[in-house]
Amino acid sequence: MTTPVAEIRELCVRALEGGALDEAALGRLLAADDEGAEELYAAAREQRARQFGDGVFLYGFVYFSTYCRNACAFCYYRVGNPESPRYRKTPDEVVAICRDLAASGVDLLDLTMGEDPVLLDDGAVRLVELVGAVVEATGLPVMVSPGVVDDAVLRELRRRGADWYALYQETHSPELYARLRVGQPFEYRAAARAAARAVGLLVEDGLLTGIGDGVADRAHSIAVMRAGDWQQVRVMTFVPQAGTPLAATPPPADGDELRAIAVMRLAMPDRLIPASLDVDGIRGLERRLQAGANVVTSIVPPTTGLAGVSQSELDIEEGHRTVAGVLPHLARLGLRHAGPAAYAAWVERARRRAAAGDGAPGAGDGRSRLEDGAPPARGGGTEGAE
Ligand code: SAM
Ligand code: MD0
Ligand code: SF4
Repeated sequence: MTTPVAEIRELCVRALEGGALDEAALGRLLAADDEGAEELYAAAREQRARQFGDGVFLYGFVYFSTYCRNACAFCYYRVGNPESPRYRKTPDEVVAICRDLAASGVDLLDLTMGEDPVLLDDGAVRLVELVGAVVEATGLPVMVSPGVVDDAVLRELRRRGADWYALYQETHSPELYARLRVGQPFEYRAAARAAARAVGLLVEDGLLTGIGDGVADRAHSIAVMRAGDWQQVRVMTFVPQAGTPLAATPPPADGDELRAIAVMRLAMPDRLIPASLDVDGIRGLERRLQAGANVVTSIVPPTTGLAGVSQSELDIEEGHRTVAGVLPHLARLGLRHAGPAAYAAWVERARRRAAAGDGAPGAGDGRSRLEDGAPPARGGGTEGAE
């Protein structure tokens, strides 16, 4: 059942006035019909503009090992899938790719891998070394997406200069989770995010849609992620993958993802919310930004042999998933690349607030705009910035 447009309008006004949206209200918003969705997206854009002005951040994505010990039902890289491309880049290769990405102007490097036993062995020493080398070589903020790792590894990653830990629950409904992340305890995954925060890492959580979830599941996920107070939150539409149990599922439309982006923006105004190029490539970018996202993720350099996660090849070799490929789309929407200095300042403020137990750089305190000119935390590697 869809929600009448008048009610959507009313809830959007309430959100923009700083009123609370409980889980039921989040569900009503997620159930907007196409007309209501336009109202929802407009409110989300208004909220983004208040928090971030017209600035958007750009994340480089380096999927440096596609080996994985897990068997997530949705994932191309699940263990035992003979169809997925397997590679493990050497640290030197990763550093070289990251230098090039930094020079192209990205604001952050997202170092992502399957749960590769070779890299996770011996206290994940190879992973930690690789992350340290990238931090030193580029000076850019670094996100690590290694799957579940223990507290000692998280502490080492932070010590070597990592800024972010990304780990998506996919759904916060335990029964659905058990069908998706087969054999991976729900609580264990959730605990890893809390442990990451405890050692001083910024944290991203996220949900997957089009995979058996309903409005109530998504509303619940958004409410749980808001309570988690994570600095970045995301949603991505499931992309069916060859060689997996869900290969024959028809690809879901992205309307539920767009609504979820907008509802997250209203529920968590000052958080970073990605528009991923990994779901529908460059052609899906403007829709996601128009729904209220403020970070473009999954920028992948061509000619490096790197894959995407859910779109392993789409738009990569063509060079569309690059900073240069993204900028014209920002311009068409009246947005601009905020740039590495503004991003480093955001990270620094987020870290200070997290240390003070005070969430992300925040709504309504007059210091949340990017333009307030706080110094970047690290200066290196930003020569290619605008
Ligand atoms: N292996 C690590 C992990 O699972 O946390 C990090 C990489 S994993 C590939 C990153 C995310 O990609 C997953 O958490 C999931 O949300 C997303 N993903 C994987 N397969 C997908 C698919 N077929 N469609 C959409 N998103 C997918
Ligand atoms: C993305 N393919 O941003 C990446 C990935 C992992 N931290 C991110 C899912 O879409
Ligand atoms: Fe492995 Fe991550 Fe894919 Fe799950 S989502 S199979 S943990 S790479």
